[in-house]
Amino acid sequence: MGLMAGKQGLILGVANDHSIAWGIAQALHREGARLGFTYVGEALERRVRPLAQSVDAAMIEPCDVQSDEQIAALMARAAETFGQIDFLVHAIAFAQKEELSGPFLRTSREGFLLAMEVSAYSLTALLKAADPLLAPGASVLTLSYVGAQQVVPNYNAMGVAKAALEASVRYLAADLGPRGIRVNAISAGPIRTLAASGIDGFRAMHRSFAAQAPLRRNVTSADVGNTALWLCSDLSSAVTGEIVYVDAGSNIMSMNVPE
Ligand code: NAD
Ligand code: 0WE
Repeated sequence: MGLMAGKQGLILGVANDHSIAWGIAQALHREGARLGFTYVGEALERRVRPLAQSVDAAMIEPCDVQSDEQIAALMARAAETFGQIDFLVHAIAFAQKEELSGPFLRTSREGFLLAMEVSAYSLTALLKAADPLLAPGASVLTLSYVGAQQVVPNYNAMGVAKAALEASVRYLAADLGPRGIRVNAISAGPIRTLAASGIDGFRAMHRSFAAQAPLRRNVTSADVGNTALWLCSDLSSAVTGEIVYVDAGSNIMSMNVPE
């Protein structure tokens, strides 16, 4: 019997087969979970639909997290399809490209607020709407990055948004804990996804990451998927409000050693 047998839930943030959310979906599917997916816009729908169908998705719905109406419609569909949900995976972030280079000091008001809305507030907005659907013992998971905790050049407004996201994980864990509902984040090392492909210097960062990390390698979406499986399953039954690093040990290091 799979670790996720009899469990069902939503995965938000699959854009293509490189997405971290897709690595998570594959791990949960492998262990017997029933999955629902969301997408933003028709272009991504054409990519997400075949992927979702390959894991026998129970539902595939649009959901732009900037829209309360779309969030409400998603949860209405999830209530019809699933009744209750045992997990929700949030793998969504966005900042305008111009906010992801140069000094943080130059961040615009609109750029800051957009990054905060899509990358941090959306977790709370989704859980507020999903509240009546969350089964006792449900698990909620989001994705963060070390730039929430320490300065990563150019991560800028995204770093501040991830700091807010990590704090949100703790407040939501405190609110939902009395119902046995857990809320955690995985802080992943750099992975070549659509979101990473738009970043100047990502290749070099990826290469030096592997050279400096204790495990001397990069992280894959499958690595993240397996830790997500642990956090979404009952194996992690007393773990909540945590930020779990899936980063080949990178975050324990201080000064870089010469390559
Ligand atoms: P990705 O581009 O595959 O996924 C990002 C997703 O966010 C996409 O599916 C996109 O549709 C969705 N999204 C953007 N704006 C949205 C909106 N308004 N409403 C709904 N969805 C929206 O990239 P990814 O790297 O898999 O990113 C997933 C998560 O992992 C993000 O939170 C990202 O910050 C985090 N993360 C990524 C890395 C990395 O190096 N790739 C490392 C650590 C954490
Ligand atoms: O969270 C992320 C990326 C999030 C992201 C990426 C983009 C690129 C395209 C958010 N918004 C956008 N907007 C776009 O227009 N990561 C953890 C990957 C990442 O992004 C960086 C990194 C790393 C690592 C940006 C600067 C420096 C390092």
